[in-house]
Amino acid sequence: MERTLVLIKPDGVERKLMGEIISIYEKKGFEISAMKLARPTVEVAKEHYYEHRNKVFYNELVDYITGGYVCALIIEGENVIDAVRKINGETDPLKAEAGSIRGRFALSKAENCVHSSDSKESAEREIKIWFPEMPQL
Ligand code: FUP
Repeated sequence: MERTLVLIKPDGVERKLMGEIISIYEKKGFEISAMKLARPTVEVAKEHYYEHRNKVFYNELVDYITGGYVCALIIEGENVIDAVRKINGETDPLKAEAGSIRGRFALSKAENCVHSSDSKESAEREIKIWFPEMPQL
């Protein structure tokens, strides 16, 4: 079964959107197989955003994600990686479809409520970062 890593980011948690966002994935029929609330350390944040380390927004991104609690989820189901990215919508909330999570709730490219893995390789890498206690596939 395919699995993905989702983060409800600090803006989503602070705005009390956690329940509503989780409910969207559940109602689509996906299985939530692990969930935790955590205040990410700088190490975890840097590891998570490693591929963006040379971007101009990298430091801001690390500051933002370590600035509050995030809700990390492992979600399972058929084609869950692509399906959840579609449900989340594009990075830029102005481009995100109006019915997507980002289209509905996101405030900016940086504070865009959710993250989800973009490939099987990223999913496994990210699950290891956020759920080191979980068995690897
Ligand atoms: P996504 O896969 O949609 O989460 O987005 P990206 O991997 O392209 O970007 C990773 C994170 O960088 C996003 F969550 C938001 C942030 N970002 C910015 O802050 N500014 C930008 O111009 C682009 C991305």
